[in-house]
Amino acid sequence: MNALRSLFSFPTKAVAAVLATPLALGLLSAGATAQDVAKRWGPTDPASTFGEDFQYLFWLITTLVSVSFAIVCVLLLIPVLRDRAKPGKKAHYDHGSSLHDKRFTAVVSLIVFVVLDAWVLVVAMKDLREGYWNIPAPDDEKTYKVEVLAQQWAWNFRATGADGEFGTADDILSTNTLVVPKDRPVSLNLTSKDVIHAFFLPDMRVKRDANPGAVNIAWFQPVVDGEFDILCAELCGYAHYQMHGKLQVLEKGVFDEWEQEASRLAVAAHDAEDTEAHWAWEWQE
Ligand SMILES: [Cu+2]
Repeated sequence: MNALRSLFSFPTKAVAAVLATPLALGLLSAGATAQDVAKRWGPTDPASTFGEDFQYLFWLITTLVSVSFAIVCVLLLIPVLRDRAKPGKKAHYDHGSSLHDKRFTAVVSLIVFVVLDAWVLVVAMKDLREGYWNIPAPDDEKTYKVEVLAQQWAWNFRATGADGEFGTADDILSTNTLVVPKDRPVSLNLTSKDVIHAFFLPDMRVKRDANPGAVNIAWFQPVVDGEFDILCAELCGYAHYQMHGKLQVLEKGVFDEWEQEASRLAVAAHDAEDTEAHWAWEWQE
């Protein structure tokens, strides 16, 4: 009975809890390669120019945090197992306040803050500078401009159409579906009618808030054609989950044809009286 009780005693439980996580993951991934596991449990393949860099940052942080977690677990387990009460031996309690302990803590903290955090910070700043903040030049003809108006609970999109001007009859309007060209920078102006929303294109690695009363800027350049998710990443009310749209990335020729046709249809359907539909604003750089 005593043996049974000791089997479920505190240190054994702690060991079981710490081992259960990697063990469960190990069982789940039995027979699978690390790549299979990353594909199943990790983020989707990046589909924009800066996507690969952000992916690297994601795995760098995940690796550093996992390794640190494993080291901390081992450091916790050593005293738990070594200093516990055993037959004929009392448990040893330690406050960790000796000079040796303080030095050890200081060195470990220094390694974490200076080496790991600095490493992540340098890579993150490079990604921000060269990717997220590297907004294409406003006068670049290749740039495809889109105004995004969020509302509870839908995404409204407006592209300029053939004339390159917002607020004209040939503006291409859509709700919850955004069509963009592949291999061209897509520049976004985002705002909201009501509450704060967040425009999120997980495959493009783009997320930016849409705030009422302000215009925010974001951009991306798709390198893969196909259909991708548009999500709202800000809890914006009870139907937040319904703010789910589709991003369609088309090859150059297909896109040009689509744009011409959509522009033509927009002109045909234009209703000067319908002031609700005329929500364009002056493009913000
Ligand atoms: Cu929302």
